[in-house]
Amino acid sequence: MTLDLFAADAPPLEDEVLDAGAVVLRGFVGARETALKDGLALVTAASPFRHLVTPGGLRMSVAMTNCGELGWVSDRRGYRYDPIDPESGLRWPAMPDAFTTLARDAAAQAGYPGFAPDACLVNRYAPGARLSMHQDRDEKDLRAPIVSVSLGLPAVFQWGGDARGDKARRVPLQHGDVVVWGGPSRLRFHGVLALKDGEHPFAGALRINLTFRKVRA
Ligand code: MD3
Ligand code: FE
Repeated sequence: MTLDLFAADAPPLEDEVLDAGAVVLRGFVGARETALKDGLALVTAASPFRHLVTPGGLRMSVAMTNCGELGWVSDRRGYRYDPIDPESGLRWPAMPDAFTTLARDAAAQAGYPGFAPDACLVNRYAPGARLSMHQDRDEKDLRAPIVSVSLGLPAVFQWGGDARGDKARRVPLQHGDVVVWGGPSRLRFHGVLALKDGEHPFAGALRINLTFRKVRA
């Protein structure tokens, strides 16, 4: 017997608790993927993907853009959240409604009702691109969770501890998975291993990750 995960009568995928305050909602995107794709096209038309340069002068392998009131930028002056896209000189494009709603619904399902993100960082991985272990701690409101949406090619997420050197677990993330990180997990070190080659109907040979944040307290 084969198990058809897309059949109408397939059992729902179970939420997986990663750690205190962190949960993986497998396949949470579901039928919302079309609306996300449309939103992504609008955002990247206004603020195209670019490779940030770290304060140390290194070009990141992951390409990024943003939508919402604030965007994550980095240059020789450092890292910061900024309301202006430095490439266009204009505000970042608005967060599409389908983005805001998905983030709010996923956070609520994970036990964080009322999540209202003011920043959405969009990361684009081509084969070989990776994100080394880091913490996200430049947001003023650390009580709010972060919601992360994986689209396109699968990746292996690294889930570390409270110190950089702590041993990391590997968590495979597929198209449509949503992870919510809050509470005691909010400041954990994490990263993404180098993307493997592949092809996916949503994004071709790419992985796209949306991370929703509440930056302003
Ligand atoms: C856990 N992005 O943009 S999202 C990032 O897949 C980032 O592109 C990864 O890490 C990606 O900063 C992973 C997951 C994520 C984001 C923020 C977190 C996990 C987190 C903050 C605290 C703990
Ligand atoms: Fe991060």
